[in-house]
Amino acid sequence: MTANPDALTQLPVNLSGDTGNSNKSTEMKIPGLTYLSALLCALIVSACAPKGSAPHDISPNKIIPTRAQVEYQKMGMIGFVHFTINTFTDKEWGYGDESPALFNPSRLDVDQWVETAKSGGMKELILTAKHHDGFCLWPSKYTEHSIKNSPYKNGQGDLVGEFVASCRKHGLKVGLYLSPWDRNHRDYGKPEYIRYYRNQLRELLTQYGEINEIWFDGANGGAGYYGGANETRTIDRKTYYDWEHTFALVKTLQPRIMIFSDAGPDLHWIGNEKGFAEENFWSTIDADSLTIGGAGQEDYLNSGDPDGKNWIIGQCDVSIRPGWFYHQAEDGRVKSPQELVDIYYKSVGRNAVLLVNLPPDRRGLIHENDVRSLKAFRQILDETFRVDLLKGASVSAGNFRAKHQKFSPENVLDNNMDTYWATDDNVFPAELTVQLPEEREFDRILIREPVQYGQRVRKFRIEVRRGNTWSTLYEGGTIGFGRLIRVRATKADRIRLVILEANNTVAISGIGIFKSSNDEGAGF
Ligand code: FUL
Repeated sequence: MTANPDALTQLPVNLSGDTGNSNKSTEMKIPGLTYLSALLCALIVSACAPKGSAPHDISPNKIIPTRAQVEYQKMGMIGFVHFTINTFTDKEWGYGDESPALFNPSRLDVDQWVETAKSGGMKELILTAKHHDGFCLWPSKYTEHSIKNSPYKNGQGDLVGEFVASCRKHGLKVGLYLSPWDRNHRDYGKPEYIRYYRNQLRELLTQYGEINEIWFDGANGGAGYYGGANETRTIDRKTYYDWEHTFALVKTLQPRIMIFSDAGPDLHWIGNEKGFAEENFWSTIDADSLTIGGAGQEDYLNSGDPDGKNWIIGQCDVSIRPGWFYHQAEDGRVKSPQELVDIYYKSVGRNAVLLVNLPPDRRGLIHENDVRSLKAFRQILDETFRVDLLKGASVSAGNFRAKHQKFSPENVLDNNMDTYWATDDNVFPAELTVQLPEEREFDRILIREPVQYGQRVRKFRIEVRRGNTWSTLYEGGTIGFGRLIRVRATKADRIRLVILEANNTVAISGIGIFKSSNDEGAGF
């Protein structure tokens, strides 16, 4: 295993070798999907599990990720940029009647956003192209409520264009947020608005080259300006947006894009805005049971579902400040590096992806306090994961599949998701023992499953040996793409992973142990 924290999310996985388009390809279901399913399935990137033709190969689960989802999960941590007229009115949700003249950043520097995100370890950045107030950061031809009527660059600016260019220049992927709820638009609530919304999507997804993610927010508060009507408009969350056609349009315009919403199809909301997944988190869930913007499904989203029929990655969104938009009054309330580290363990460390919001201020810059905290957070992770203390260890297992080298226990040490230890079918408990060259002290453990075959482990235990005495150090449930475990500082010369329950044959692709940076604080 590597020392770099990026390695936690960026294993140099070679998915091209024995992997390929699988005939077990999973259909990513969208709620209410009907006749468009054929078109969508053709467009959705094919699943990535190996063909399983070689003798003794483990059989993939019925529900597996697409190749694109595996690649997405490897990013680990991505960023959000909430910036619009709210930044200048000190609001979180603009009413929709704000004058575009208010949008007037004095020193806007998109490169500073992207460089900050990159230095924090983010691999993708998502911009609020339009938030609930309806103000557009690009000169949409379908509305006057945009940057073209603001003082920014004398109305000649296009912040979406600048943002995309800067992300590309710095090697970051690009995501866009286009709020379905629009408190400015006169037609909101009527069928005409859906045409408007799709026209805007068309602009965003055709004018800026490849867009890697589109973020569909489920929020809808009802009241708004609505072209001067100043009233409350309610919509039927299940039917109004006709998501199946919107998703089909998105995938037609950008076949490789990842779609985020409360219900997937590629990525789903984690059910809170704190950045935490439940400790035992499944990447499988039933999309049919979910409604975009629906209430009462938060706990289900937070845990996933071991019996779920769709593979949808959990994405944990959280702001570095209390609010999503910049407010001067919150300059002293930026999350500390230690808080961010805690969030990292509870998201990336629980088989999900972390999305941290960095809101630019009225200058158009990410505030110094936010930059400082994010950099210190990254330093702590770098320090903690710099040295994998399993270096020089040897590994043995009570059983490995068909006694074939391909499934040998040593595979857990090579930092490659394509090589893994696997047992014969139905071997429980399955035990793997790591023997260290000498007694070593650690307090962080990383375990990975080769999720291209599906998520399997339901229950495991970690045991350690000191002197001649074995003891249980930790008992857990799920593992998934990556599980980071925090334990008290522990000295041991042997470590044993015991898989007690799984929904299929046991396969583990990675294990690592680390000693946390002193700057992490008491931690958890
Ligand atoms: C929520 C929105 O209402 C917030 O303003 C923010 O954009 C957050 C990411 O999603 O639903």
